[in-house]
Amino acid sequence: MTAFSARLRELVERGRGVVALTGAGMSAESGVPTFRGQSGFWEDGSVEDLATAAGFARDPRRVWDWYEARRIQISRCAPNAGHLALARYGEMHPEMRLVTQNVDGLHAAAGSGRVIALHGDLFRVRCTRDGLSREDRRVPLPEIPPRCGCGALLRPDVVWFGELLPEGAMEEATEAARRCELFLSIGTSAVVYPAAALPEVAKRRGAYLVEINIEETPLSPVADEVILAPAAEALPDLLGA
Ligand code: BJW
Repeated sequence: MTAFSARLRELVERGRGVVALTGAGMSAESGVPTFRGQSGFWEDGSVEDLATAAGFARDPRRVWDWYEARRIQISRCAPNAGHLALARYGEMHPEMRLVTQNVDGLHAAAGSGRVIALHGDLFRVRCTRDGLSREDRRVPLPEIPPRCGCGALLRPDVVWFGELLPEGAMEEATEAARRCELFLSIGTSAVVYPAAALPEVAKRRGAYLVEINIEETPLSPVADEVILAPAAEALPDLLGA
């Protein structure tokens, strides 16, 4: 059983203005690899090739091979106890705002209704000609790299480095961070901006800032409470859900 302060328990029970920001560590126990760190996707330094528009322009097939492998892997993963606890807590406290950097869809699969997705969706594709996106959950895709009906290349509908976040998503998340009483930063290395600015915004506005992670991050020194535990273990204990 994870230990929490009385202040944190009180804020969770009250449930007014809670924001949860999740990152790749949230889905680690579902079997989804993280990006950074040991056995992360980018331990080989391939980020520039795989998660930038320039990398895609250079070699769309290589980028799509990587995304296709992730789509296949994630389509076999299920939400873990942490996703489920957040979904149940959100049902009990509809004011809660769930903001995710993850593109795996596991919060929605757990039953979380309104998720602010900052970095897109792995199971959507976008036409590189007209920019229109649509859901495509087919696994495997019939051709790699996939093409739109108009003949242009399709790309994953995710946010790569140097790209803007989906319209309105960051504004909505920032507004929620400004107004919240309790901000939970869960399973994120807290180094990718602008998402990494959200806990800072909440803290500046007086929110109680809590980090849940298996190791310390650059956010740890400014957090009011750091819970060093896996999200799938800490969240059911904390949220009582
Ligand atoms: C566990 C666990 C368990 C493990 N339980 N925990 C300001 C300052 C500096 C730089 C910038 C800035 N503003 C913008 C930038 C540039 C850039 C950036 O931030 N770079 C930094 C890395 C230096 N940001 C951008 O480019 C963003 N766009 C932007 O700002 O647009 C405006 C603009 C445009 C043009 C010019 C200038 C500005 C876009 C960022 C897009 C990020 N995209 C990715 C890929 C998404 C698609 C895909 O999935 O393929 O998003 S990168 C990758 O990182 C992915 C993630 O969502 C994101 C964050 O990673 P996350 O979730 O934190 O995962 P990890 O792996 O890093 O960490 C996992 C954590 O879990 C670890 O801490 C573990 O310990 C922990 N953990 N098991 C709990 N069981």
